[in-house]
Amino acid sequence: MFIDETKIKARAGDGGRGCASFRREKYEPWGGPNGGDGGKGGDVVLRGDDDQNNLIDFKFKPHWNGERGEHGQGKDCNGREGRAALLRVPLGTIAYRLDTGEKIVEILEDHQEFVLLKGGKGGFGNTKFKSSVTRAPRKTGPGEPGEIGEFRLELKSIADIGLVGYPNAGKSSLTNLITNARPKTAPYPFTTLHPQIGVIDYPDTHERLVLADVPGLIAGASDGKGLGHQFLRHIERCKLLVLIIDLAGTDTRDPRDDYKSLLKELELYDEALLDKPRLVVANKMDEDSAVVNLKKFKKRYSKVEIVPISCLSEEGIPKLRKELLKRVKKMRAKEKKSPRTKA
Ligand SMILES: Nc1nc2c(ncn2[C@@H]2O[C@H](COP(=O)(O)OP(=O)(O)OP(=O)(O)O)[C@@H](O)[C@H]2O)c(=O)[nH]1
Ligand SMILES: [Mg+2]
Repeated sequence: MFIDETKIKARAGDGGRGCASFRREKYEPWGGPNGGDGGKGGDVVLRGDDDQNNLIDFKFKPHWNGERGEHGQGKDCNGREGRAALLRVPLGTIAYRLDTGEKIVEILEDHQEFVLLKGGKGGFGNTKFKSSVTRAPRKTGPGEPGEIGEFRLELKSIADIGLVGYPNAGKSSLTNLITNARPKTAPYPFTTLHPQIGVIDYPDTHERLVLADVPGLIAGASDGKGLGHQFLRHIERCKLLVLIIDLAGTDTRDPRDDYKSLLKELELYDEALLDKPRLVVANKMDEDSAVVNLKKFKKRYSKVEIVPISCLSEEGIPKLRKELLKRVKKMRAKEKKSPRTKA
């Protein structure tokens, strides 16, 4: 199961109580107060974890509590701090407050930590209430309660490249060919039911690109057709969109219409997606019909840049790999100059 949106209820630990105690020894019968402070309650912390790829852990365990701080003890022993509740979330997770919808944080890096809820402070032991007037205080502080909150977690995958196309266009075949991910491929629509993230390796230069294979998009997805728009959030952060088109027209559609409706669906989801750089990849060029269709396609869309490939014969694949790296690097350089502000 792939979960990219879920709710959680969390509570940080309460602080421990301070202790009232007095030093009593054989030759020191009035040794004064020595009650320790209570320990701080455990926080609720989000931590980015590269090994996680969806929010399923939180679907099945929606309640998270930080540990209570230990109470203070005699002999000036402070209580131990409560252990934090550590929520390991995939990179690209966004936390929103459930009541107000306010965005609190985005976790984008491995090991990045954010305290979602603070544990309560421990109460003072009676030692802290000692003064020249009150030399044997019995007063202690109660521990503060930990913060409580409900949140919505949403995952927007972090990938350099978002691969979109009709079902059966060959998205998963391409992902299998150029990345380390192994999504299933089959000649029926909607073989891939949730996004697959894969890494394209360039061993010569030790460079890597992350690619997201997003389930098939069809005309009418905005009205909930097919898998609808539900997975397009995973391409919102991509630097480059790759529109892969079945040029052989295997499913008896005209590739030129496929291109048009893909753009339309992207626009209906979020117009900003059309501002992203994109590359059109013409797949299944091993088929005769594809050669004819490519000519027609080029005629109608003379200004659109197209990279013809075949996942079957692997024709055009090395060129595509190079092209992807070149374009993403350009975008990375551009982003460095003007860092992204929008999620
Ligand atoms: N002839 C030919 N067939 C291909 C090529 N690439 C993919 N196919 C076939 O097209 C069918 C669909 O491929 P997939 O990679 O599963 O397509 P997809 O876009 O991931 O499809 P969904 O997951 O259903 O959205 C499979 O039967 C592949 O073998 C190609 O270059 N040439
Ligand atoms: Mg697929």
